[in-house]
Formats: sequence, C-alpha cells, structure tokens
Amino acid sequence: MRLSRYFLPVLKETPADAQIVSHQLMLRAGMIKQAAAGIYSWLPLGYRVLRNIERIVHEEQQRAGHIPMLMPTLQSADLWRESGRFDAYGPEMLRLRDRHERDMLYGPTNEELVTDIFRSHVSSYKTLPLTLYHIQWKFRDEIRPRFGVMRGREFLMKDGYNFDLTEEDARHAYNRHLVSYLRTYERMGLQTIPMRADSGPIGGDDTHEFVVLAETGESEVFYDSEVTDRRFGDRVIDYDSHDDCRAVFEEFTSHYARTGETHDEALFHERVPEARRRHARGIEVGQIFYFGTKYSEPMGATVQGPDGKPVPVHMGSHGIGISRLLGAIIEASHDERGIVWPAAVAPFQVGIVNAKQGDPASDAACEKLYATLARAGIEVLYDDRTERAGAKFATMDLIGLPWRVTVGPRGLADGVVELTNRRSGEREELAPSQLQGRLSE
Ligand code: 5CA
Repeated sequence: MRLSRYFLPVLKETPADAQIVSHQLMLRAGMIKQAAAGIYSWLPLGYRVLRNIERIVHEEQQRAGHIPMLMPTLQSADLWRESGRFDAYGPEMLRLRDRHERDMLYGPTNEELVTDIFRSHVSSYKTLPLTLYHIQWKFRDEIRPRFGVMRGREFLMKDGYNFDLTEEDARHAYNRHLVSYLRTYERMGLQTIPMRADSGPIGGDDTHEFVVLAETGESEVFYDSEVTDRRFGDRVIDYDSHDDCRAVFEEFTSHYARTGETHDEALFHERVPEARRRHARGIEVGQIFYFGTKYSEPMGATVQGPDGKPVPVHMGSHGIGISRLLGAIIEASHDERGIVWPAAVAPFQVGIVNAKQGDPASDAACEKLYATLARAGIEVLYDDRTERAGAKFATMDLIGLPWRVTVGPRGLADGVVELTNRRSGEREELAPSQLQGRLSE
C-alpha cells in the first residue's frame, strides 16, 4: 500500500476526551472514529488489525474442533421470554419494535438463538459433542461507555456454545476452551491469566475470566504472583483428550487468582504466602461459562440419550472480546512514541520510508523494494509522501509496524538501506537485495 493513496488520518494532538493510552493512540493513529457514544467506525488501519485478530481467533477455534457460523444481530424477543431473560437482562439490553409492533432486541449475547437452532435440528445424542461459534457484533447499552473500544456499546465478540450429553463432557468442553484461549491470546503476544469470576447475567456455576494485567484495567484482581510465570508455549494438545485438557486447566488454575467479586480474603491469606500476594488491575479479554441445563431445560433443548430417554443437553458459552483486544494489546505494548504491534496482529509488517522523496535514486530504490516485498507476500506500507523524513518516522513510530526500512541517498551511495526494529530500536544496514530474506526469517 502506498501511503499517498491510503486513508490514514493521523492526529497531531492527543484528543482531550481520551483518558487511557490505548484510546489516545487508536485515535491518533487514525484507527477508529467515534460515531456515537460507545459506537465506532473502524478506519482502514484499525480494520486491518481487527481482521487479523479475528483470523487468529477463527484458526484457534477450528483447531479445537469448533464450528463457525453466523447468527444475526437483531433477535426476536420471543426466545428471550422463553428463557426468562427478556425481563431479567435489564436496561443494558437495547429493545426495539418493528413496524408490526413486534418486540425485537439487538443481541447482547446469543444463548437463546443458538439453543433454538439446536432444538430445531438435533434430536439424538449421536450429534454430540457439538460446539458452534460465531464472530458477530453485540450491543449492550452500557451506562458508562468509556476508554474507546474497551467498553463500547457496540462491540465485536467471538461467542461459542457447546452442547454435550453429560456434565462430564461439558466440563471437558470448558477445559478445552480454556486451553484454546490460552493459545489464542499468546499468539497475539498477550499474557492472560484465567481467574475465577462472577457469572453475572449469563449464569451458571463455573466461570473464568481471562485477564491481562494493566493499570488501566477496569477489573480489580487478586492473585498469587506465581501465576504470571505461566506460559502455554508451543506444546501440542489433543483437544479431544479429557486428560490433556484437564492437565492444562489444573496447571493454569491451581494457584489463587480471582476477580474482585469472588475474591475471598481469608482464603487468599490461607493459600498464598504474603510475599506472593498481589492486588492489581486487569482487562478482561474473554470469559468462559459452564451453565449446564440453564437454557436447555426451559427451552426444551433435549436429545434422545443412548437408552432412548430424552435428556436436556449440558451447555456452556465462551466469549472473546475481539474489539476490546485491540485496546488491551496496545495497553500491553506501546512506548512514548506510539504503538508497538506484535507481528501477528500488525496492520502491515514493514513500512518503507523514502527519506528523500523526489531524489531519483531514492525513488527508484523504494519502488523496487516495494514491488519485491509485495510480490513476496509481505504486507508493506510505503510512505511515498513528500514530507520531511522526521515526520515520516514519527508516523511510522505512531502506527507501530514491526519493521521500518529507511531509504535515502547517503545509504544508497554505499549500497545499503537501514532496517529498524520498532520494539528494540535496533538498526542494521544491509543491501536492498538482502532485505526480503531478512524479513522472511
Ligand atoms: N455469552 C457469554 C460468552 S459467549 C458472554 O457474553 N460473555 S461476556 O459477557 O463475558 O462477554 C465476553 C467478552 O466480551 C468479555 O470477556 C469482554 O472481553 C467482551 N466485552 C463484554 N462487554 C464489552 C463491552 N461493553 N465492550 C467491549 N467488549 C466487551
């Protein structure tokens, strides 16, 4: 992409109404524009990152055997009356009426809709286990939308729903989700801690939130400092194996780690030596729930078991805050000059800065590099504007691409360009012909 033909409306000043650094940087880097309180347009750069995060989530969901689909944003109130949540959900639910005076709502979550699909099409235990998921916009009329995409009213969520014959199978689905979430977040360069939490309006008797530690986080958390040493890494897991998934679950949840609502001070003191007790803040980037037959029973989602008798299925639901993740990643990875994207989610892998636009040798070298890298499938943003080099560097630093290539007459006279790593600041000079190989490493 040539920057002269792209749409990257960066801001010089930090917007006064943005309180936390991720919100400030997303606005300054031209990633989002507020459309209404808690509702955002995704400008081209932000949209690229959003799509990258979605892609990772899709890959990891399908690796765990979960099946993608798509349900609508608008739902009929009827199903929510069946489950009893139409009244119970409260003012966070955006209620609408269509021209025939039918009650509708903009879905804050999809347990009812997916349970209705299940009961309409599944009658035998032989279809189980089954986990369906989608990535779709949600609406929650938050009383205080704030911090940009962190607490929006409209936000993008991956929500998945497991259907199992027995409680044991459904507990396995819970553990399997925990494992796949650890992997998903690590691929995005984030360390998350699964913490015992409160189930809120989703309900159920077991739930963990995935928390990224950050001073600006909205959740209050209490944990044993040992939990921050845990890494999932590149271990290979058989997602069908109850034992494999339970082992990871036990390893990652054996230490004390809880959110404020479920924190138990006496237990904390009993379990964790004083030097390891931590009280901090965090960002909730996902949550998993086991709720058994809470929806299947009232909504009649039953299957015929092996003995021919009908039984309500055991369920859970599992959510990842896709749009919130952009904010969380930036909170975890930035410096005073701007965003530092982990390569896996970066909007482009490399930026070319033509330090002297209009100089024939520099222009020709940039064009050639741009074409070579693009042909090799490397996502590259070429700053071909007639701006000062300093301004171009500031823009590249702000938008946080992992690599920057600087091309200028002085280097070219020696046959080299400069490659800079955004995170470490390390620079190296190399021949333009070596660049593609170096970036592909
Ligand atoms: N049905 C369940 C699981 S699919 C559910 O709705 N879970 S949830 O309420 O915990 O939401 C899942 C994730 O969505 C949260 O962990 C959080 O990361 C994200 N999320 C929730 N509310 C908002 C919001 N107002 N703005 C941005 N992200 C949000």
